[in-house]
Amino acid sequence: MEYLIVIAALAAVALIIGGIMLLRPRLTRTRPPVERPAERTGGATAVDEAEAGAPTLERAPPTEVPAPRPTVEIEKPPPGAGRLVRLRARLARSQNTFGKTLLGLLSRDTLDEDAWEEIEDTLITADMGTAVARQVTEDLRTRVQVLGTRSPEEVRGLLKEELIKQIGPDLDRSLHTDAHGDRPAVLMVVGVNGTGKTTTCGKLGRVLVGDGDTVLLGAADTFRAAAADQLETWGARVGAQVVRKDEGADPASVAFDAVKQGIDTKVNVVIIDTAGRLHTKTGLMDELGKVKRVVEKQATVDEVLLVLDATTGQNGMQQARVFAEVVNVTGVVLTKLDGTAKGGIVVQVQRELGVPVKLVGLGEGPDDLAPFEPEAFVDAILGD
Ligand SMILES: Nc1nc2c(ncn2[C@@H]2O[C@H](COP(=O)(O)OP(=O)(O)OP(=O)(O)O)[C@@H](O)[C@H]2O)c(=O)[nH]1
Ligand SMILES: [Mg+2]
Repeated sequence: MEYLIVIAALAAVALIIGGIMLLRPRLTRTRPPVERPAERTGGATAVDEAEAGAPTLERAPPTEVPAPRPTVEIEKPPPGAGRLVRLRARLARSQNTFGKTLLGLLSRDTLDEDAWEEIEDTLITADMGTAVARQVTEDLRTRVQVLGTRSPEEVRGLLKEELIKQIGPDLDRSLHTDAHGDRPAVLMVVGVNGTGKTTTCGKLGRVLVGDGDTVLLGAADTFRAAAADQLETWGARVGAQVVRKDEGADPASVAFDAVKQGIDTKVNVVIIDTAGRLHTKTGLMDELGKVKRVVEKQATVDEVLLVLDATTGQNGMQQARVFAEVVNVTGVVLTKLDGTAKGGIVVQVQRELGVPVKLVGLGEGPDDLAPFEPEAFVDAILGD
């Protein structure tokens, strides 16, 4: 009897243990899911897949953790107005000899034939061109004779008037950068290689941003990838978009995309940098003409700015003429005026090309580009 009770008790214990074993998996499954980091960010990680027993070879590449972006400080450049006055020291440094020599000669006690010849030579040395130099000398001579006395102030005043007259105070030097409704103004920058085109695009973008415009830069110089990189650096500093393509791409297609993106993103001004190293006039004509035509499918070309290096003198003029023949230049940008005493080139360039100097480059700094103002220019040349 006792045996029977023990067997029954053992059977009961076995039943209870068996029941518990059967129930356990069910209890485990109903546990609430534990949230894992990968689930929070919404993607399976390599660790998840390894846990799930995925074969190593089929494992997806680890999700790339984006490197923290370097914070580019967007600069706020100064406006264009008054820049030439602010940068006059640059001009004064390089042009000083020209102005000082002229003032010294004109202040001599006796102005004989030799003195007038020297005055004419000084003007020619400053790249004013022989015809203009003769004209200025003759005009001054007549006025000095009429005046009789010559105080330093009077001499300075006469010379200043004469130089401003030659530079042309009434020429329209404004940059046409007003958008046309929902279409941006488009500026093309052309010129021989090395004159400062890309630098000018970057600096001009800054002037416009400083004046409150929104700007897009188009890298249509596709000869070198470095040219587009250069433009990108300029753009990034002022938060301007840059449209570029691979090296060797069709410049016209870059220009087209730049204008399209300019329209889509509603910028005010699109500036297009072009290549300068074309060896034949036909090649140049074809390329610049095509860039212009393509832009005109979507917008108007408001300015074609010819960039000229002031230090290259007659050589530069020769090349400039070729550009003026193939595109309708609307304004000249005279760069590197900080590195030459030949300020007279302003007069010569305008005469030869029949186009006003609209901007001048006065150094390699980002804000060393100024709208050209004849009076401030002459003041800087003559000193106080
Ligand atoms: N001193 C001085 N240097 C300048 C000025 N403008 C441009 N430069 C320098 O001239 C050099 C050539 O300038 P870029 O803008 O690369 O000339 P680019 O016409 O675009 O040249 P390519 O693309 O090779 O045809 C650079 O070293 C500029 O810093 C200026 O006004 N003054
Ligand atoms: Mg360039």
